[in-house]
Amino acid sequence: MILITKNAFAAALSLLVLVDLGGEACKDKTTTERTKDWWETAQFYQIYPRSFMDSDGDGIGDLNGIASKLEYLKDLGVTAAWLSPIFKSPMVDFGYDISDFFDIQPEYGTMEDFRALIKKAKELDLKIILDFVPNHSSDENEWFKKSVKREKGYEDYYVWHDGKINTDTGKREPPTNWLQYFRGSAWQWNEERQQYYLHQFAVQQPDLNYRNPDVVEQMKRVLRYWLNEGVAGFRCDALPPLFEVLPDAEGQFPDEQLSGATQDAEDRDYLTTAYIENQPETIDMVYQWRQVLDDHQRIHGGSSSVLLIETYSPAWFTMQFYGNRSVEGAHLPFNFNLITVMEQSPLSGANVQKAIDLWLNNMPAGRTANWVLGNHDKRRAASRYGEQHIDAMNMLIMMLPGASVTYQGEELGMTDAQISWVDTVDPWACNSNPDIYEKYTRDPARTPFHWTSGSNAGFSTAAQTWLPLAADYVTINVATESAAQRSHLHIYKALIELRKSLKTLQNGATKYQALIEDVFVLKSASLATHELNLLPGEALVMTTK
Ligand SMILES: *[C@@H]1O[C@H](CO)[C@@H](O)[C@H](O)[C@H]1NC(C)=O
Ligand SMILES: CC(=O)N[C@H]1CO[C@H](CO)[C@@H](O)[C@@H]1O
Ligand SMILES: [Ca+2]
Ligand SMILES: [Ca+2]
Repeated sequence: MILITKNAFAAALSLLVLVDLGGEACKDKTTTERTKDWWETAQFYQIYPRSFMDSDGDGIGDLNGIASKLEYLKDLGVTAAWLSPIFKSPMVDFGYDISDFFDIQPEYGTMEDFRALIKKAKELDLKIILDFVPNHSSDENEWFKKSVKREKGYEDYYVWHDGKINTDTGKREPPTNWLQYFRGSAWQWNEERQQYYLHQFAVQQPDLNYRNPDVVEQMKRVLRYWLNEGVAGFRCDALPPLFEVLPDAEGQFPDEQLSGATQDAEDRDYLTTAYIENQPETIDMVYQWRQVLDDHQRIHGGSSSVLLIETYSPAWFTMQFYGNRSVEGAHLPFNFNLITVMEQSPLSGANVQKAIDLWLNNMPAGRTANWVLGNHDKRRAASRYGEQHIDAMNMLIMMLPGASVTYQGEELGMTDAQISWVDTVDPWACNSNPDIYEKYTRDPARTPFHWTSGSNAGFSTAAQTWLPLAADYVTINVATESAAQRSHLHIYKALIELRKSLKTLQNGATKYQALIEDVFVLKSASLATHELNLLPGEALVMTTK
């Protein structure tokens, strides 16, 4: 039995009380005992480099800023930091539009800075994971420029198409009705090449053509390059749109159907995505990347490097990323159920159970679960779940079996910033208009991290930061929460400490149940008696019955 009591958790009790239910009422998901690899019990921490720490006062976070704060991560107790893209980019999509996969964005630093970061992380026994953005490059990438010119070897690097001639008007039209994520057609006419190219994201993010073996090999080179620089793996971005359906014998692609989900004809949800998402070839490509990682380890030794997969897909598709009976896949396809279930329905014991069941009941045997509360695409966790629930949600991801993933600021309970239309920079929002941009904007969750209650929250000495700060930084920040008697930060750290000190928690609470509407119960097997001092005068008491 685990019993978490007392005022330290007063805020958390509304959702999560851990008590012994006794008996067989709880669900049992027993995992077999064996030595676990580092990533199986890891706490991953997502850094959004642009907003973590600015070392040179230009209002933009950078690598030296991250390096200067690695002790903070060490002190938090996290295992590995995943950095959102740090590669050369015109920053149309803030780094997810890469113009050189083998170089560092100058405003973030240099290759030397990157090496210094890796070195310092190793000294602190922290792992660094990079973002791998395979679906597209920037239109400023050399590959795209060469492809536009039909340079030898690059002709088919991207998905090019002549389009169709409308028989009524005689005018040329895009090959299909496909829509991009950021509103509007997924096809863009290129004057120079006199063809359309596919872009499932912004116009400046042309889709790479994975039906071209040269592209497949090139992207494997990207993986090997950064593995050689000492990274501990990759978080792979946006997998659903990697492959599109094969064209027919005439080279034509099929149109998508009306989905009925919205009347807004520019919104991606207006049409189905049967031909442009979740294709079987995508699964196999991830298996191939896993092979690249495993080969690297076999040749160079060292600890395993990991593949984390970003995919908002139904379970039947997502679970295949883990691998099949004969082939290994991703170590951890991200589990977004705690985000997506609660987007459809309110936070409650029953819905938390639904989200957990949806993963654990579909996960193939012998695989490792993981729990994600947020990222830079979603409203901040404390704003979505309610500020009073952030401790409970952090407890949940730390106590469930498997790995946890924290987006920077979730440990502080950071909330969304209010960003006006004038200050809006997210391309998704900018492609809309002042009346509807708040539905699309991802800026509120991307504002600078709160280090102190001082100027610019201690993030930067600049007069202006690249995005404005959230107003609540005066109370919600590292310095204030560290000094406070009780804070989200203290609880977060205590949870990680607890996990590290208790074997049984590394395996995760294996029994869980929604008790009543607002109470969700987790039970961990065979727990010894422990008393852990969270704060002077407050204790987290754990006993066995
Ligand atoms: C596993 O995946 C590989 C690679 O995609 C495929 O060739 C193989 O048929 C699959 N095996 C099973 C048992 O599904
Ligand atoms: C959470 C995340 O990484 N989201 C990214 C997914 O990919 C698109 C395109 O690369 C980005 O715009 C998102 O920010
Ligand atoms: Ca800077
Ligand atoms: Ca694609």
